[in-house]
Amino acid sequence: MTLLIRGGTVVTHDETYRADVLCVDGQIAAVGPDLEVPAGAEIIDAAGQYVMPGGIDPHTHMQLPFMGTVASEDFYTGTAAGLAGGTTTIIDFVIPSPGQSLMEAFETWRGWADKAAADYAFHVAITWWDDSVREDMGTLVREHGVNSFKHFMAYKNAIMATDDILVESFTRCLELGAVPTVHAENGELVYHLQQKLLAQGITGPEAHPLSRPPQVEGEAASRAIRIAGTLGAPIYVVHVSCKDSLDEITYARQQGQAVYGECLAGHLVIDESVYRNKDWDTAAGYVMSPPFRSKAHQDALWKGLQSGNLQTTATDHCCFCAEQKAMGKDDFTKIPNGTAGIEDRMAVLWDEGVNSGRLSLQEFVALTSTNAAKIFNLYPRKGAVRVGADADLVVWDPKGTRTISAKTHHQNIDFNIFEGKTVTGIPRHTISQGKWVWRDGELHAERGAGRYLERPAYPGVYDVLKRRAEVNTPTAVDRD
Ligand code: DUC
Ligand code: ZN
Ligand code: ZN
Repeated sequence: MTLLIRGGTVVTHDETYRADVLCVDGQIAAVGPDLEVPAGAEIIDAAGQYVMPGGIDPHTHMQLPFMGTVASEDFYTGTAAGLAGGTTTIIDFVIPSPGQSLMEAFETWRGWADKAAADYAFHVAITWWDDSVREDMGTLVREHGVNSFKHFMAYKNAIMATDDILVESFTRCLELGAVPTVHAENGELVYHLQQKLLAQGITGPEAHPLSRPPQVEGEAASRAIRIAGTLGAPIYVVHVSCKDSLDEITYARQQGQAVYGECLAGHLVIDESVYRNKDWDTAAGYVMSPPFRSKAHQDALWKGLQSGNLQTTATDHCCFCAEQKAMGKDDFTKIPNGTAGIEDRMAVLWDEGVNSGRLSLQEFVALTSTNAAKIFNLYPRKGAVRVGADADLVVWDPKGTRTISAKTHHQNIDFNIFEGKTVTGIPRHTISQGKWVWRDGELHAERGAGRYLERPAYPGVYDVLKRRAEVNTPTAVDRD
């Protein structure tokens, strides 16, 4: 199949220039001015628009079994909604139950993901520890292209990884050349605060942020970063929501530590007042962890993106409908944690980031695609506009507008955390594996078209560690 994107402005993480882009059989075959139109080619007119790498959402949870229910968005509906929003790759999470074999869980998630409409990869969570977990991590890295492992420092009595597990697993990641990642919240403190609030009779969604204040996140981020630093491992902190954890990342990076941080579109623009909405269903619709924070924290996150201390944006896309959220009607700790966003991430980041002058075009591309590809070893197959890369592209109309609503979105959920927000700057066309899957408001997602992406260990972020180790290794003279 041949597709020519004509007359647009190509934007990558480091360049902006006028060029046509030719896609042949799923890959980018040529990039340059005034390319000839091959016989039989489909043509997209991109005049006045930007041609960018398709988005990579490095943090999603499609059809996740969680808190007594299952996320309503499956791998087909979720990746299709992503395509409508310009996102062409996701990295989802295999989350074994404590005691469950990692390989068994991995095969289960692989089966579920068969119906994906866009390419996908997996992080695998470490929720317990013994020798078989250690072995399976090796098998996943060496034979299945998994190069990142997730650790939930919260969710006590469920999937929480305690310090002993972090030490074992980070050590193993270092041996294997994989990247440890953490959900940084102190699970003991969250549990303590939840029980205290319930005992005081505070049972509604307004208690959710009170049980997970910024200190709880800052403490866990500090602990995880210092454990990784002591072991010499890199570390990636998912959904950084507040200044407290950002400060820990920034400080460690200033010391030369290989620390990376991700931030969610929602945390950049939604504040904690949503939990005080008088309508229970609306307030519960925003329940996710870590919770939305005050405007001061949002400002800090924008500065984190601008300064390079945060490198990626994601969504933690994890959908629960009103009926599911109602499981926590009498007890906020039972409200399934999760919100949607895969369809809106790029438009929200463009509208609030690029239009406001907070981010340049190149920074937008880096933050929505290229940096995630580099950190998780998908680059330059993904995250690039260059010959030989996968033809995963978004044609972005900077003047197009859309009012976000659950009534019109493609996500399989009856709620949208950005409801009513009008964005300027929208994906006009999305190309996935060289196919024109989003055509000016029409979705042509194909069930099962998505491919599993192998992500080899090393070099990725380990290149940074290797170079620093070389520079910092004392010479014989130093030792004298
Ligand atoms: N946070 C959520 O809100 N949902 C899924 C898992 C998580 O860490
Ligand atoms: Zn999380
Ligand atoms: Zn998550």
